Amino acid sequence: MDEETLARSIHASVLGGESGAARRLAESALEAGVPPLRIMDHFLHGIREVGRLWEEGEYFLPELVSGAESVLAALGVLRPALGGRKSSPCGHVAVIGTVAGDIHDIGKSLVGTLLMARGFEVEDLGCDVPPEAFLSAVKERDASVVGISALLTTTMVRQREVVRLLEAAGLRSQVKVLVGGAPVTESWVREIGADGTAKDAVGAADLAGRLLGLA
Ligand code: B1M
Repeated sequence: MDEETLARSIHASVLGGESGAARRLAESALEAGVPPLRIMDHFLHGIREVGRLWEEGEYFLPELVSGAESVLAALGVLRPALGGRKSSPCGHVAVIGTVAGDIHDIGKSLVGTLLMARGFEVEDLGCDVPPEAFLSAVKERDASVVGISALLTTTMVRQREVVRLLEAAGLRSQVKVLVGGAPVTESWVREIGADGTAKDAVGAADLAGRLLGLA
């Protein structure tokens, strides 16, 4: 299968919410030697198209859910190839999660995978995570990085709550705070006193490494 056909098939699997097909396409693309990040990009293109169709009223919530499930199924296949089980740890723990009230999973999971590929041990708290759970995990895991995702303009305020809790607990200086998700901007980072943001998962993992002075 050439890459144009592959891309078209991947889009169709996401638009049709076909997790089995998505998984099989990810497997055969890997076998054909397509770089895993490029395969993932085709899936992300598909889910953005689902979002556009939803915005235009052509798709409804079930299509949004099944489209996301097919991308997550593909991510499960691609994770080892993306380096998500890297055996050369950098010695740092990163705690990640999506804020309370927000169940968008894909971007946060991708950030987690790329942090693992960068050598971090990753504690993924999942979605809909209350601010106090970020704080407890940072304490318990002695984390060097906390990565807080938010996809909704209504939930990004929760990122500020996590920063405030870390400050109140006297932990702010020992942990780098990364925030991200589509609505997050550099001015938001400054406003809430976080350490940085990145537009994508590769950028987030690089930034985490740079903030800790890792090679
Ligand atoms: Co929803 N949703 N959704 N959704 N959804 C968006 C985000 C939206 C933009 C769609 C739209 O209107 N076009 C819109 C938000 C509008 C806004 O607030 N400005 C929206 C809405 C409104 C909603 C609901 C309110 C809809 C409703 O019920 N009426 C509802 C809210 C539910 C809730 O959370 N409480 C809702 C529900 C859902 C589903 C559950 C159905 C599903 C998610 C399922 C799942 O994840 N398991 C879903 C989906 C799939 C989307 C879209 C289509 C795709 C999101 C996605 O996965 N993108 C999305 C539209 C879109 O994105 N175009 C949309 C791919 C992913 C790789 O990108 O998450 O941006 P992203 O992550 C990127 C970067 O942002 C960055 O790196 C990632 C990888 O490159 N990044 C970080 C992310 N986290 C980072 C952290 C970092 C650094 C970088 O450091 C820590």
